[in-house]
Amino acid sequence: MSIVTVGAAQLGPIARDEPRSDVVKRLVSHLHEARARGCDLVVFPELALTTFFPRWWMDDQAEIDAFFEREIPGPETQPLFDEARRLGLGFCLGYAELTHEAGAGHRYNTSILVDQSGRLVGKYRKIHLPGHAAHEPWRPFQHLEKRYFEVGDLGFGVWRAFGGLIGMCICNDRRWPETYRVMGLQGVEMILLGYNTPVHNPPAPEHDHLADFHNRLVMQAGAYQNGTWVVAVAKAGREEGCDLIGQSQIIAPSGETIAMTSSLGDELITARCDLALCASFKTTVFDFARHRRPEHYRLIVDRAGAIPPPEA
Ligand code: ING
Repeated sequence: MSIVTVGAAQLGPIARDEPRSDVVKRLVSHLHEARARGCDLVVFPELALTTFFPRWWMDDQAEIDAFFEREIPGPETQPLFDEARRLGLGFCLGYAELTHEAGAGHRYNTSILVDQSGRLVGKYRKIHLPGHAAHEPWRPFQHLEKRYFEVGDLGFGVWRAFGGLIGMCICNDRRWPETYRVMGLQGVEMILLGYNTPVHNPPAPEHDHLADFHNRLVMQAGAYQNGTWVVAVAKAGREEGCDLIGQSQIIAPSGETIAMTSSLGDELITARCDLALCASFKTTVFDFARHRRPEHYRLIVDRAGAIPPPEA
């Protein structure tokens, strides 16, 4: 059976000093509502355990690392894993990962996929890190993902789970067509993603009024052009004085948004997603084998190369 009943578990603001145990209670509350609505899988936002801490400049490593998980599950997150398994729910969770590999500490903006038996199916580490690495006091708030995280080293994976091919990405990744296409080339049928997106983008305030439109645009295009479902979940609302967009949504392979949140708080939306719908696009308009011509794309780049570069 190719139906996945999925829940997009939007979160409202998480305060900087909100204990993880309180946040986990909010996540567990989503699990109970999702179970009541017959979900198989629940998707949580990016960095779902803490406030979006890259909005502040910090130079005390202990203060920074307090926002990271050294193990997942750890003591404070174990209740989430236990309750999900008890309820027979899989979930996708975004968090800040601090890991020791090859004798050194590494920090990533990470998401994991856990199946209904509690097994860790897959892990993704955010590749497109937006913002800046240096302190930029001119900004009303910082966006220091390039300071606090390394670029993800796991690529864009696709895993067989929940009766189909499931992929993950995180926030800014959703703005880049390559993200969807790399998973599309692996046959992905459902992409799970979380985001923390400020309404105001300090380098380009003239885009602010288009924040919700751009959010829909990039994900609807990615879904349609790769014949995949997209489940997109916001951390929303005014979080520590910074307004974050909401409009969590579930998008069909047609590119149609079939469910969307209407608040900026904790809100669950659900949908019965038939993965078989992907084939209607993957075997016709986006049949890559029949219609896509990567061998010719280089030719176009060469021809473009013949045009003199713009004046430096
Ligand atoms: N947040 C934002 C995002 O890509 C951003 C950063 C906002 C980029 C607005 C461009 C415009 O949705 C994260 N966390 O990537």
